[in-house]
Amino acid sequence: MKRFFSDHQIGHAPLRELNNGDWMDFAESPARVASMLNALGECETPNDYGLEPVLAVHDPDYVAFLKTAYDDWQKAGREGDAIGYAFPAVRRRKLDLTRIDGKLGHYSFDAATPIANGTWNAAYWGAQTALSGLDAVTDGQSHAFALCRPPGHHAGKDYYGGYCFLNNAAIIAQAGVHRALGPVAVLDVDYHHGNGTQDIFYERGDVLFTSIHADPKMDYPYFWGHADETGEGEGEGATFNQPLPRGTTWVGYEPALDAALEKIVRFGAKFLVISYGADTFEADPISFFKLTTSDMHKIAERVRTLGLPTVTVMEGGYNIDALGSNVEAFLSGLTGS
Ligand code: Q9C
Ligand code: ZN
Repeated sequence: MKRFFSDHQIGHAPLRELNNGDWMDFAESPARVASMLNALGECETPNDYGLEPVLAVHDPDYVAFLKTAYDDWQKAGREGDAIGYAFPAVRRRKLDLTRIDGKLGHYSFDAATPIANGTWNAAYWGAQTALSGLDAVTDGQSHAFALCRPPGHHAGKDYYGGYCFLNNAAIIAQAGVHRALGPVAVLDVDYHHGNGTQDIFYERGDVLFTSIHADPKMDYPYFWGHADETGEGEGEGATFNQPLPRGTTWVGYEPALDAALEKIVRFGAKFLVISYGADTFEADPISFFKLTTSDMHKIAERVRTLGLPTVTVMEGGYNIDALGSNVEAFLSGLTGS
């Protein structure tokens, strides 16, 4: 399987994040990359497809904000990483705000996603990495892996959050539609609900979003991922959420996975994007499912039975020691090796 990664993605290195009322070391750290590269070996450098495929998903004003957010923060005399603190829960709408703190809140939904010096560059190359995976599959490969960092599935068309800035999975799902590879299905198996991806395609009938994740009653991102969110308008029925309780093992995960795969088959998907998070792992430091490394392999073996051209995009996974083996276990299950 072809794998893609760009060194630019290491440059996103926030120091700390707000967690449960206190500072903790930033969980989505560049050290995650070393663990994955160690297990995967050499990756191919992505091509540069420019901003056009990014702007097919994200609003231009949001992208412009991301590009300069860190500089604007510094120009305001601030030190360290940029973090917002006020969010528009009521009547969110486009506003041309002047102050960086207002902009940060306007374009995000949490205070746990710092913007650092290398953030925009890393996010840009993360998206290019995903697009290179798509290109490999368009060129006839059955599978490709995009080692995207920062991850993407929490980012919406004009907001960031959950360590995510550009929605890599949505960008290639949309590019897949554009290249007539569809109908497209996104299977999100990160521990957290992929609220950004869901939101981007919520009213679309041509992209199925199906996700298995921790019940948002208890876990981040709280406000989305509930089972009654099924899509709207043309998209009614094209969103399928399966929230599972903390402590879920393979016994509880397997039937949910089978239901998700059945939905993908019924939808008539011709191209699959997987948002893969290794944070379902039993020893993940910020998550609470109980899947093992061999369960990662089993998930992928099941997905393989779909026989669809597939791009796997990296999302979360914070147990750095086990991250590389979990990713390797997943990818080898996809190819049946
Ligand atoms: N106290 C991804 O896995 N922090 N994002 C939750 C709970 C946010 C995870 C804090 C977790 C975001 C891509
Ligand atoms: Zn996650």
